[in-house]
Amino acid sequence: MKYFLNEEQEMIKELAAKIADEKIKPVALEYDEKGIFPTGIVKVLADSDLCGVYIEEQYGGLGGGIFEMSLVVEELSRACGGISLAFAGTGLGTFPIILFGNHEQKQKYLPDIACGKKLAAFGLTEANAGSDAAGIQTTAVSDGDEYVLNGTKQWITNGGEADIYTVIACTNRAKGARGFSAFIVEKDTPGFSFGKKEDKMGIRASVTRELIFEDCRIPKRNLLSREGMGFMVAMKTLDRTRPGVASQALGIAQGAFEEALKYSRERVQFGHAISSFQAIQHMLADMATQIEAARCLIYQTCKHIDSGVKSISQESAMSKVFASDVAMKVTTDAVQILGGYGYMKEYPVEKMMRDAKITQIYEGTNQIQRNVIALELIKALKKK
Ligand code: COS
Repeated sequence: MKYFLNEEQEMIKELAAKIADEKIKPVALEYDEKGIFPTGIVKVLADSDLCGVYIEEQYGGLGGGIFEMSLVVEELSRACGGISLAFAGTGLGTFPIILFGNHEQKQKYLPDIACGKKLAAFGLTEANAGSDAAGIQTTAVSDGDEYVLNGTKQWITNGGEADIYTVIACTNRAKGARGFSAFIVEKDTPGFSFGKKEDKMGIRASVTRELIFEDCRIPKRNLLSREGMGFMVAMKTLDRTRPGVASQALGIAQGAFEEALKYSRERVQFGHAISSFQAIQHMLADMATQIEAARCLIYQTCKHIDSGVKSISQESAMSKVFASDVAMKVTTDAVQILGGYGYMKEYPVEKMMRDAKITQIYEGTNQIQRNVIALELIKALKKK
């Protein structure tokens, strides 16, 4: 399918694909097994100028948007859905600054992210605040020209590896959704530490840790937007980054499909390549169709977001739900096509199936996405 990417987008996609094939594919299984964080791959991305594709030129980036970020995530995830997260998780941690940071904050933090010197992370989730994002217990108490943070964030992608954290904390519980605020916290701030590295089912080359705040003092200049805007910062960020998760899912699905197609041409049973059997052909046809449908939805959503329109919750949620469900189905079918070999860790599709699962869960479960879509549908009907 032709997607009418502009010259720069074509270049970004090709460059990311080359890095995926040449640098990521050869190490993906080893990094997964040993849980190795891809510091070297981040350096390759940085040397290729890809780390800042979604950051304004003024702050050292290439001046693209969600679309450019998603193209990179898709291609990297085709080779490894875990390794791609060092980049994608940084995007999630950076977008609150891009969307809500003032000039000083952008000038201080974005150039180091754009050149790949520093990674970022987003701290919203807590033990009792997952789908119910407003259940956050971490507090930020104003004290002179500082805020004092106390609490623990859970399952934070890039936790411990990132230098820059955007964190949502409660500043006034009585105010409900208006009682949260967003902050930038630097890694070496006293009172800020990390929990153990989580042992995960998939995306094992990505690091996931707790962020622990114990009387952690941060300057008031690190407040993003205004006090009370933290919930909106989180929601508006997630509206824009969910297509990134969708792209991760799309890349994983594409990677699994390519493995299954290749295998079906090589594997001979009953005297014929299994690709000659209609049962396999129909599975491959469905996989390819679902992948292309996901790609259409994601690309269109990204273009819509980058055009600057405000109400993008619905299509953002749709692309995340659809692509992640496709990834789960396609990777499961890829394992099926490879049969016994597909179930073995020696072949890549077993890992892809494990990696796909998280895309149905994080940045808002698919159940939450369906709630968001349904609410938007009903809201639109009421307006008529
Ligand atoms: N954009 C802007 N504002 C939004 C918004 C959005 N997408 N979604 C909600 N809001 C606003 C509402 O308009 C409301 O504002 P007012 O108080 O001015 O009316 C406020 O935020 C509270 O909204 P709501 O009552 O809908 O909040 P809920 O607590 O019911 O939660 C969901 C809404 C479920 C959508 C939210 O909790 C959510 O997204 N959960 C998933 C979180 C998530 O993705 N977690 C994964 C971890 S992050 S990696």
